[in-house]
Amino acid sequence: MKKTRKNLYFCDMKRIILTAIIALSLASCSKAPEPIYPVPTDAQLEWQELETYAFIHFGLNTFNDLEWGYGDTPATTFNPTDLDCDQWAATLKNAGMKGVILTAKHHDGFCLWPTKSTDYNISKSPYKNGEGDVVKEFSEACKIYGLKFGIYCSPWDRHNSFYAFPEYVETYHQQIQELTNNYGPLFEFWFDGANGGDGYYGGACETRQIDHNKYYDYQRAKDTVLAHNPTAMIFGGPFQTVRWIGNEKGYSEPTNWCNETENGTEWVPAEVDVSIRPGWFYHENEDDKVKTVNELCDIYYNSVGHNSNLLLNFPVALNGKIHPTDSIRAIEFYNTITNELSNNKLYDAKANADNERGRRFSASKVNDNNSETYWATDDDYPYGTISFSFEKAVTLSKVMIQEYVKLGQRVKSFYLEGCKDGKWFRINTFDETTTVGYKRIVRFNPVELDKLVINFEESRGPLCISNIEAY
Ligand code: FUL
Repeated sequence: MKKTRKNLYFCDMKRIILTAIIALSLASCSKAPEPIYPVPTDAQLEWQELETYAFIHFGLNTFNDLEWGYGDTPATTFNPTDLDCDQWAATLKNAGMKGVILTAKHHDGFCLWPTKSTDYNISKSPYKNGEGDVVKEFSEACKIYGLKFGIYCSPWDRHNSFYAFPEYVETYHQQIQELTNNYGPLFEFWFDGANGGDGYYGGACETRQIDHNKYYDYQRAKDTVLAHNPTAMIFGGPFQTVRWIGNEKGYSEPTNWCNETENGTEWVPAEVDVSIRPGWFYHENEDDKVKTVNELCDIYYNSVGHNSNLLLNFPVALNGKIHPTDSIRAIEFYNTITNELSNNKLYDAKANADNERGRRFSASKVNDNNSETYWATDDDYPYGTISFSFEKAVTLSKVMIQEYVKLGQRVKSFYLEGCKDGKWFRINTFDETTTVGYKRIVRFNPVELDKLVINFEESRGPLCISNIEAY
């Protein structure tokens, strides 16, 4: 080609366009932020996504009006007249529970399955003339209803004469073996923290203490659980993968790091366990003390809304069914929460941010209905402001935020602002606005807005926000 002025002009234009294309694609392909450790395993993430699941407390305590049987109650007292595991599973399913953990053995030592490890089990009860197996019946019902199944098998055993001696440790491991081998897949195995104290212990009737971190051989217990159920979470003990929140009242503190503290080195997300009644086991005199829908909703916002999973307990009554008051209350609770969080006003709002790490990490990723995409800021930008504009004013009373926790938990504090008719104001929330994590929900008095702004003030690194919703 001849070097004419015209040709030179076209060459320049070509170069400019090419450079622009490369620059644009570089911007949209900018590198994802580096992870900030610790980060969750895939199994932990899957577990966090369950959010709400149930506990079932049922056993000899139920028939003897006890919470912590001493270990001397006869196995023959276990006598449900109309045991219906299908009813439990159906109730839990209708209450929005994603799974359930069954107390296969509580501290009194009585086993709800025909274990070979001890005679103190269901086969010595009148239930189905000693042919019953509640763990089997319930795990099968859970499969039918699509509920994940987990097991609680108390390390402390107030019945066993060898408790606190090496012999009992073998018995306990046999129980774990049977439970993890025969009734899975399990999504969680619960090692209760209540350990040692007074008990029947085969008639010795004394107090026995153990060092629970050493005595039970938790390493072996964990290996057994995982050998058969590789994705199961371990609750409690020195090798836990999920942790107790520290109370049984149904809340976690608003500042809640999955790594326990801001600088924690292990990813161990929190679980909030609480009973729908005052007790864990059924007591007739608590029939009028079932938590109200308001109390249950408050528990939800203070657990799931505080970056924790909610483990809500249902005691099974003497007849072998969940009491109608509890079932109805739980279903009303689920319907109320579903309703409160169903009309996301941000789904078609335009999102803008003061900093974006290129197009791939633009603000629009927080409301694209895809949990795998996220808005991220530049490496030197560990904060950021995102705003949502509404075509018509909306009334809001809740905001939900989720971090892309695969890259670690980051946000330390944020606050909300609103704009109506050109006037800006800060939104005073009932819930504190500190950490976010997998999920954070904040509530406030209904407020009318043309614009919503979330200011992330402090973060452990560039922001990675995968989802924001408002109702
Ligand atoms: C506690 C136990 O002592 C209670 O009885 C109940 O099982 C609760 C879930 O855990 O530590």
